[in-house]
Order: sequence, then C-alpha cells, then structure tokens
Amino acid sequence: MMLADRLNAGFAAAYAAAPAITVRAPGRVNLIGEHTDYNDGFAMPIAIGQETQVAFTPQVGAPLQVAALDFADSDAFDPAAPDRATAGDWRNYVRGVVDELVRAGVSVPGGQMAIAGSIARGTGLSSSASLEVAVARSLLQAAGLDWRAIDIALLGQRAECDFVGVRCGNLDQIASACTQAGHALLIDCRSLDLRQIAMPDDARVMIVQSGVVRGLLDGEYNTRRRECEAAAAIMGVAALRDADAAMLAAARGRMDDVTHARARHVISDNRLTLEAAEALAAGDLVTAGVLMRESHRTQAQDFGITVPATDRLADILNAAIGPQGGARQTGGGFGGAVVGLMRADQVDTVREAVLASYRTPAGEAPMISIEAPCHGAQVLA
Ligand code: GAF
Repeated sequence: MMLADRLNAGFAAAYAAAPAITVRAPGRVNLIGEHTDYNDGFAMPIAIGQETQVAFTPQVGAPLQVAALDFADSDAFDPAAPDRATAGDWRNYVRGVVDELVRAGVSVPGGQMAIAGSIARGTGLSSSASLEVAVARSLLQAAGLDWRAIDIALLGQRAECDFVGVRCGNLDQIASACTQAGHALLIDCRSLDLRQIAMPDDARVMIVQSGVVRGLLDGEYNTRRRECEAAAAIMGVAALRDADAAMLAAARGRMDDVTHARARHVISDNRLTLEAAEALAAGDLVTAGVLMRESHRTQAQDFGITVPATDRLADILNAAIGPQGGARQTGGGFGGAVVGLMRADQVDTVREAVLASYRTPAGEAPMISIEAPCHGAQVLA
C-alpha cells in the first residue's frame, strides 16, 4: 500500500475520521561531508523518496493523541507540558518537538495525529530528523504559523539534542526541511548559508543498505563529538571548521593519536565537500567520485566509523563504477548505507555487481534504491 493510503487508513482506524492536515518530510542521503556538521563545517545531502508523513486534526484544549502506525503503538499527552519517555522510545521525538515549540512560545494544539513512514530505522537515512520536521510542520500549520524551513530544521535539531539526548548536528533536519527537487544542497553548517546545486541530468545516486543496523544512541556518536571538541580546544579554535592541515601538524605533539586522526578526517572532509560541490555544479562526476572515495577512506582510517560490511560495499561499488563516479559510507556510521554517484548508463551494471557479490549479515540480497533528489518538507493537504 502507498504511504499516503496507509496513513489515511491508519488515521481512520484510530480516530474514525479523515485528517484536516497532512504533511510530508523526506529522509536524506548525504553525498559527502560526514560528522562535519557539529564541527561547524560543510555537508552536501540530497532529500530522498523515502519519507515520513503526518496526518493531524487539531483540537484546542484536548490532549495530543499520537498513533505511530509503523510501531502499532500510541501516545497521549498534554501538549502544554510534555514529559520525557524512556530513553530510545519513539515518543521522545514527538514530545521533544512539542516541547521545543512550547519553549518558542507556540500555543501547541492537542488533537489527533497519525504518523507513518517509509524510511527504515537504523539505515542512516534520517528517519528521526524527518519525523521531527514532519511533526513540527504539521503543528505549526495547525497553529497558523508559517515558519521558515531553516527554523523548523533547527527546532527539530534542538528537540533531538535536548529532549532525545543525541547531540546531533544540523545536517539531517536541514536536508529534510530545506532541499529542492532536482538539487543537492551544500550546507554551511555554521553560517546556515544554503546553496542549491542542480544535479547533472546524467548523474544517478544509488543507495545500498549494508543490513548492519546502527543507532545513534549507542554512545559512539557523542564520543566522536567530544573527541572533535577536544581537538579544537587543543588547537585553540572554536570548532574544527576553523582548523587546517598546517594547524593540525603544528599541534601534533599535543594530541594523542586518536584525537589527531579524528581532526584529520573532519578537516579533510570539509575541504572535500567544498570541492565536491564545485565538481557537481560543473557536472564533473569523475572529480566528485575521487573525492567521495577519499571521504570513505578517512571515515574508515581516521574517524573509525565504518564497519567491514560498509567497507566491502564501498569497495564493490567503487570497482563497478570505476572512474566515472564514486561511493562512500553515508550518515552517522557504524553500518547503515553506502551511497554511490554514477552516470545513468552505469546503474544496471553497478546493481548487478552489488547483487552478485554482497549479502547482508542475515544472508539476504541488500536493498538498493536509485534516488532522484526530492523536495523538502511540504504541506500536502
Ligand atoms: C547523524 C547526525 F544526526 C548528523 O547530525 C550528522 O552528524 C551525521 O550523523 C554525520 O554526518 O546523521
């Protein structure tokens, strides 16, 4: 069943009515620039066809009821004073958004909400950010407020940092809220300058799921962030965005090997992202591919966030794509997906190569999708 049909059927089953408002917010795949966002750096995602949809009928003065159709679970709370559920519970993403809206002075209505999505969790494609953005967008619509997309994104990020407890950067929420169809988005995560870069007509983005599921709450993410902050402090800069290779070399004697390696990846990936944006804007997939391969290498060797399955997948994709493009692990890491950039006429061969040589840890063929860059969050009805 199509996502919209599933959402409407679930809403009707839960509340015996049709919703007043429906919104969508996409997941994202990051082409390059990993763990750079919380270092005030650069990233370049596209929004993908997998998304979260929220159906909502507001009712002022009532509790906020939420039916999470994908979990066959529900919630109900006072939208004026949401409290925290157990760590790791999906409820915290919804309640966290409500909490941030209340803090921002929004009079959040209660009512009846249903949520359904097509992004598998733990696959590195930002199911949580799309949930936050979709919930925020629906509640703002109900309150009659027309916030800028970037402000919705930053609210979602605050909800995840302050309420859910993952100290994420702003990449995922900006990708879900601010992208334009047909374009990659170069994000300056400090200034919030956004540059829409038209995807070359003959370029295709392939996502291959490793089948190794990751979770940001496992602590490794927050550890990487602390390591980056330590490296910046040793170099005397506000964030790794402000450091370069020469500064890192000068500080080498004051850094342990791990801290040094973490900083080296971030400094390198910031540079690669800016170069990749220029390459993509010029339709130069060859150069973009070289940069993506290098980004995978530093994720593996310096940042320690790849796993054998994603290393292997990246190797398979890079061998099949050849010099016409490249592939790298995408997202927070420790599993998830690999993203490949290639020419349209290579898609079939690359897909066959992956299916011939890779099986998930469960012994299955990996999920493969070809993504055309989608539009950011929108009100559908
Ligand atoms: C996760 C985080 F949520 C993002 O903020 C970003 O740091 C990403 O990992 C790595 O680039 O998706």
